[in-house]
Amino acid sequence: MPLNISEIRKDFPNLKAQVQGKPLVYLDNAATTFKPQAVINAITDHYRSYTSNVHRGVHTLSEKATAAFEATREKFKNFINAAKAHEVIFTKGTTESINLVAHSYGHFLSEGDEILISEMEHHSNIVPWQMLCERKGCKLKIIPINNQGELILEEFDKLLTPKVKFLSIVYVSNSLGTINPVKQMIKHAHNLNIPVLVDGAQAVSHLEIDVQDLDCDFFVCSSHKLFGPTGVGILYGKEDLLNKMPPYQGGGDMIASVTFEKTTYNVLPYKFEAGTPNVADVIGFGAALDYVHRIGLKNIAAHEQELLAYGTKVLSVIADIRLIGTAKHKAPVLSFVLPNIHPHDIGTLVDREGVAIRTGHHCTQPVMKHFRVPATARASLSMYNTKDELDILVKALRKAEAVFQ
Ligand code: C6P
Repeated sequence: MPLNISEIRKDFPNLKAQVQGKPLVYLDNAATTFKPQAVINAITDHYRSYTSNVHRGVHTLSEKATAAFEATREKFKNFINAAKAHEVIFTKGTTESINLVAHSYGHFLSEGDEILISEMEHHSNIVPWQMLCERKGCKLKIIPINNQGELILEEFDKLLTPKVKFLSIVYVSNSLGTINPVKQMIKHAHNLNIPVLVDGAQAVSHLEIDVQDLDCDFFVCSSHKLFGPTGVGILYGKEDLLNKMPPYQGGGDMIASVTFEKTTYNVLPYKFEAGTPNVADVIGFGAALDYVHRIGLKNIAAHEQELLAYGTKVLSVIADIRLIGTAKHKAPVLSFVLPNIHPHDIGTLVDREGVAIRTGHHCTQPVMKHFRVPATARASLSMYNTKDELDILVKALRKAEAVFQ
């Protein structure tokens, strides 16, 4: 069903903002998405009428907060089609989720074991594994990419040997937009009993996710890239693996019993949720999941693919523009460079026209190195963007070019 974009736009108060005296054109959705009013209401409602800690009190407010908090877990379980709600663990973001797995699952890795990632990973899916390699003497192996920004799958097959004890791979690249064939890769890895983590930070707002169909062992993402608040992330893990893994942090809520001689740990998911969680924002994330469910990810994806095709066409008309990331299967991310203008200058100049894009290395320095650029300008699109906004971007880019002529 085609989306009614003008109705959807009314749900996002931030879209009404003016920037530099111009109506805002927000094209930085891969960094974070705007939040619908329903999410803002859910957070304020919690703070205004039932502020309370969770899992601790028997008083009415605490029970209400606990029910709303746990309802988000159930909604997210359904969102990714996990088998069980206790396979869903709340963290503070994708970054923390990956660190949790690298730290906790890393316990089972030994000197000489190999960890496989790719050249297009976000730093969050590189550095925690490097730290693990330093601790344990493991080796980091890299799946290379081609000049379209796609994984070279023949190289993946060659790298996938019995020495590999973990594969951690991004589903959708934040700087290139590439959608990776993760289901096929997981199948290959599982033939050698290699567990797989999928970094879904950029996938969740563009693709329907079914973790049972993918058969991934871990799936991680952030609420704030899915129209929810910052400070909430998810780690999905298969129950048997999570049960085997040691806790990441110690503290309240993650214990069954504590004496000075010995502590025993709580059951899933609490074993991995030490301390007071981000109650209000988890509840807000629940409202975001309801919102996305109502609009439908299939409808969102269809609109975004139309925008991506249009954006690619109108940007390509600019002489000498170089699109970075031209994979066959792409999410709505348009990374580019222009000759003679540094991406940071592009960002500053289009901002004067009210257009918000991200410029820099996008926390993917190896990708910049591959394409021999210091940085790119990146327009990343979402369900509420329009073709008119892409036209405004192109106009703003032409103006920016004129400054440097
Ligand atoms: N990418 C971007 O502008 P956090 O910061 O923990 O919510 O997400 C980290 C992360 C991990 N993997 C991928 C693929 C990502 O895109 C991100 C975040 C943002 O592209 C901020 S750097």
